[in-house]
Amino acid sequence: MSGSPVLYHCPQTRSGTTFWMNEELGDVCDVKIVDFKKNDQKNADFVAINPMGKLPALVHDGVVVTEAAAICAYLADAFSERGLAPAQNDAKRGAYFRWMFFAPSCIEPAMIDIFNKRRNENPASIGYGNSEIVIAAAKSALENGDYILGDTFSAADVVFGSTLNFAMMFGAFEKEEPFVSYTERLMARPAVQRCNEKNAAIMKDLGWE
Ligand SMILES: N[C@@H](CCC(=O)N[C@@H](CS)C(=O)NCC(=O)O)C(=O)O
Repeated sequence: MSGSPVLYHCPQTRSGTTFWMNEELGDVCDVKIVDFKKNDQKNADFVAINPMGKLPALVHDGVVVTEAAAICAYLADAFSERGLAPAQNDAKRGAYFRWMFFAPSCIEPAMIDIFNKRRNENPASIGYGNSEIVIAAAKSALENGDYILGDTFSAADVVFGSTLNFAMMFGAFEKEEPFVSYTERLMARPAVQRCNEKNAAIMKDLGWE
């Protein structure tokens, strides 16, 4: 891999997770803005990259990666020297992938159920069970320390933490412990502060204010 990855991003969308990941890595991506309010994610050029017509997307030396969690996992490995993924032979890789993929597979659909005031009456037949089961499991992920991997921040926290933060910000999940302390710790990170400043500047450039 030689060139810089191109990250397609728009503020106030799920691409914020990957924008944060890029910042944690030291701004390694060439960020291209897709104006969500103009529906530019449905332009033919972008749909050729992501047939879903959804953000985020990443292109790296001709390789396309979509899905925020996959992009974060990919970038963490592509820039492994930055230390945001446990090494291939490290047993911590289990918890790392487990909770990174728990976010889109379980937290996201549980959050949507709560928004839609819907409850799965037969949780055994559904991959994520129901929102109560998801919330209890998500709390167990934070039992070992300040981060998913205990005392080490990783890309799993970027994905799990931003999904959890979104769920609480929009009132799907209660603001309760250990979620509040965990997300406050993450949102105080310098990389998140830089993203907030950059996103504010992007929105100004897009004329969103
Ligand atoms: N499963 C995708 C979801 C991406 C997604 O839903 N993106 C929304 C923004 S938050 C989007 O681009 N929606 C635009 C549209 O569908 O037109 C991921 O995790 O990356």
